[in-house]
This record gives sequence, C-alpha cells and structure tokens, in this order.
Amino acid sequence: MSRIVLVTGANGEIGHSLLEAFASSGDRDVISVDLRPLGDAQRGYVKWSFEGDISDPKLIEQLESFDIAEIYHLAALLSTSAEKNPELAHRVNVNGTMGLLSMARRIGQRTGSAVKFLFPSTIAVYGMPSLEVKTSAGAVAEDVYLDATTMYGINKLYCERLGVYMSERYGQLTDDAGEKTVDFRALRFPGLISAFTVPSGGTSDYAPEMIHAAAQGKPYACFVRPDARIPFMAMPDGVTALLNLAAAPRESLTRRVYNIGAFAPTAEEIAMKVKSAFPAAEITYAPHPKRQAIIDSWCADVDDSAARRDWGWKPTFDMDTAFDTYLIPNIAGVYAG
Ligand code: AKB
Repeated sequence: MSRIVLVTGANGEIGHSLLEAFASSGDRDVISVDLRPLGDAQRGYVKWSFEGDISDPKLIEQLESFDIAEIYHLAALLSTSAEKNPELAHRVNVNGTMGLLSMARRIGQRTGSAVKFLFPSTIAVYGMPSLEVKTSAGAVAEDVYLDATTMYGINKLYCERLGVYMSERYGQLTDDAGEKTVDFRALRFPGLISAFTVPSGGTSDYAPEMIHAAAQGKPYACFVRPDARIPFMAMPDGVTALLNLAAAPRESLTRRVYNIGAFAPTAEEIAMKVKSAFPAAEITYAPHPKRQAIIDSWCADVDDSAARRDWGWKPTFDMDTAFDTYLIPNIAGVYAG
C-alpha cells in the first residue's frame, strides 16, 4: 500500500517540484493543501486536494481523518511578505505549524507509527550582528548567531524548536512524555533558484528575478548592493535534500535541524554569470534599505558538514553547473514558448 503524504503550500515553488518528484517515484498517495486551487498539471499528481488556510482548525480536522505517514509543511509567508503583515505571518507560520504538529501527534497515537514531519526552515533564523562579523564568520554552523531579526526568521526558529519539543519532550511532566509520535526533521534552506518559477514574497528573490528578467529581455534593478552575499541553491537540489532527509534512518541523524549549502555568491557575481549567458542583460542596482538590511543580517554562507556526515548531503549543482546545465538551458525554453 502507498504511503499517504501531506504537502501544504503545494502551489508554491517547492510544492510544484515536490509533487512532480512524488509523481515520478509513484510510491506515495499525495494530499495537497493550498489557499489556491492546483493547476491542471499538478492536479494529476495528487489523490486528494484541499483548499484552505493551514491555520484553520476545521481544515486540520478534515486532514486528521487520513493515516498520514509524512508531512511536508511548505506553507508559509516568506520574509518580505511577513514584514508587510507580521500578525498574519505569525498566525500562518506559527499557529499553522503548531496545529499540524499537534495533528501529527494525534495521528501517530492512532496509527502507532511516528509521523515524519519535514519542515523547510531557512537561513533567516540567523541574525549577524554586523557586516564585519558576517564577513569574518563565513560559513556558520547550526547553533550560532541565532538572533533572527525578521518576523519570518523568528517564526521559523521558534517552529524548529517546537518541532524538536514535540518529537522529544512533549509534556515532559506528564504521562505523554517520551512518546514517539512525531519525527520532526528540518532543513535550513538558502535562497532557492528555479528555472521554471519566479518566487514572490522572499528577500532572496533578487537572484531568480535577475535571471528570469534577463531571459525575457527585461531590464532589472537589483534591490541589494552588488557586494550582498548569502547562500543559494538550485531548486532540484532543495527537493532532493528534503527527500533524502525524509529517507534517512533515524539512528543516523544526530540533530533534527540541518543546514544545507551549495554556493554563496555576491549579487554582482550572479549578475556576471547572468550577463555571460544573456550578454544584452541590463542589470542595475537600486538597493532597498529595508530589504538590504535583511540580507545583511543573514549569514554569508552555511556550514553543512553535519548534513554531509549524517545523511550524505551533497549538492549536485555548484554555481557554474547550476547556471550552465540547469538554469540557462531550461529558462530559455520557458520563455521561448
Ligand atoms: C526568503 O527570502 O524569505 C526565503 C528564504 C531565504 O527563506 N527565500
């Protein structure tokens, strides 16, 4: 019998790629949840689809009747959207996650098997105190500089901790303590770049926006300085990382939250790469002070040695191969049609 998996935020960038990956492996029955209905292509990939707000208890009640084995909780307001509406972000990002974790726990109690809870966290959990410290720190490990400055980063950091609590310490002074009903596993994603979709609401969006604008022959004014540096990753590697972390044997995992990295260019290095693929690209810089401050607060790079050691994480794409073999060949096709 196929495993039942739940994907929230199924209509987002990661969601579309994940649904496609599940469809090609064919070993899972997928339940999707999103605010908006799935497109025709994605509808074919799922067995059940729900439209609604993940923080709505009535939706949770409906989902709870399924014997779900794995949850990929992708629904969230990203960093820029969350700064524009912090209360909504807190409700969706935090209450939505808590509702799903509690649901996972009840399903685990009912079925007698721990529900795997895959959670995309983010480099926004870091808060580098200054540009000097950011530069000198370089690639940072999981447990340092956790001084998130954005609503989104704070929400994600708290939810990482909620997930660990629900998995390891739930009700530590009650009889429930020590139950194994939730198996929470989180990845801290860098900025993701897809050849097929353009993100919205994030602060790392300047990289994909720059590439997609050039592919369409449109000028692009980058909203951060040329020297702004954060880690990025090609979308297929992000999806592979989620699937590989989900598949890793529990005993090999020494942590519940892992950094994953691939390449960490400055905005100017990205622009140079874009210009070598699209020589007519017009890229200028118009730093937005608040979005720049968010990028300055995120780390320059991540130390992902724990993920490499524990579950064999290794990105397929570095910066050159991401552009030369994934982004540029595919993006040209997206806009040619
Ligand atoms: C964002 O920019 O908010 C996200 C992220 C880095 O988590 N892409």
